[in-house]
Amino acid sequence: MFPLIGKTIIFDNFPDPSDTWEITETIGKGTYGKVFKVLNKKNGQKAAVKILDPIHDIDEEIEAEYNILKSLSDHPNVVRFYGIYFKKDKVNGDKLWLVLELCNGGSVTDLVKGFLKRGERMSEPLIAYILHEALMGLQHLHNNKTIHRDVKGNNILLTTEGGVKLVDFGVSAQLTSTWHRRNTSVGTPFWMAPEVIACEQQLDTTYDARCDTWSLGITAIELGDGDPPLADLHPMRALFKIPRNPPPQLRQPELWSAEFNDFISKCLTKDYEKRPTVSDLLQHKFITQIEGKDVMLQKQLMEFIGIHQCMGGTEKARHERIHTKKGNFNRSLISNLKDVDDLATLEVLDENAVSEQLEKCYSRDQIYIYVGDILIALNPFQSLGLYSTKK
Ligand code: 4QG
Repeated sequence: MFPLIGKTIIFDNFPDPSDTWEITETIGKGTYGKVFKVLNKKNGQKAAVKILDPIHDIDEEIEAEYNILKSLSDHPNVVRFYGIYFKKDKVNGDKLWLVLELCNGGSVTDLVKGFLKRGERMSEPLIAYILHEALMGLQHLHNNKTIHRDVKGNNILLTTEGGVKLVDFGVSAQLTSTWHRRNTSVGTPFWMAPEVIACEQQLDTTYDARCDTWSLGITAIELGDGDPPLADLHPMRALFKIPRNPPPQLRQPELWSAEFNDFISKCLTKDYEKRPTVSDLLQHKFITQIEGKDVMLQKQLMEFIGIHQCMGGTEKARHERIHTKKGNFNRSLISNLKDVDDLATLEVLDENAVSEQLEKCYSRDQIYIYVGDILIALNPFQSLGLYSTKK
């Protein structure tokens, strides 16, 4: 009741977008949720609009995104915020419009995929330039007590001027009012830090801004290899593996410089208390190599963006973000696993695969499952109406 009343009052005060902005095309075919290209009817300015649904989207995510854009978007490496609007719509439901800077160069994920498609790699100085700019944006967030929590190539966008911008603060945490959300596990599985994943299963763990350092390390691997480590696994299995595996590396470390390998290994320190902060990383040799070359690299980046745009986009793999509260293991991911009624028939047969299947059976109240000839019975801790006391 109360949130609805509150929202109606607040949102009603925002102007209607239709007087100013007109949608011209869809951006990224759903990669970023509902994001469109818009045109300012009054002055011809182009922008992007992210459309939020105040009824169906998560309240805290709308609030986080709006607050962060409002207070922190005045930085060269954060997407610029142009305004918030409220569009009344009786048929499809009222919507919030966040009008943002248009990043016409696409994401750095698209850029690296374009390189690999042509049988080329991105040069290390170019990777260092992109990572330097992303680090500057993250440092600005961290200095202002904000953790991004969903750092990945798809959330690092490029402008046609060779600018590098962080986007998507829907799951970011700010020390003001919502800091308690550090007790929740959010992010996109392949990029998530081990301590963030652990937060979902153990009640006594927490994390700090250095989870963004880990995700940036995974993004560094993505810029080299085109994909994050474990990308061929089901996201649920990746969540099991990340805390158990040694820190990941580039697919072929010998193809890259000692500095790049060292930068990645520093980012991917499993114990976050020993992991560097983004300010520490700005002093790393791999990043400082660009000093004095930034204007040249920015120009180079602009050229590559132009080339890739002419070649046309690549098909986009959507990696879904997850959001779970402590002790509430993500059901939607589990239900995406293939069902088996005999564990011996699993395509991959290891401890993780078996425990994932058992968890899934348990979650749908299926208490019996075979392993070959052996029947396993899970204790459902409740009556499932399978048996009665009658003879
Ligand atoms: C945004 C423009 C790709 C996305 C969020 C702003 C998510 C773009 C964009 O996306 N500009 C992306 C063009 C944005 C392309 C802003 C392209 C905020 N040409 O592929 Cl959360």
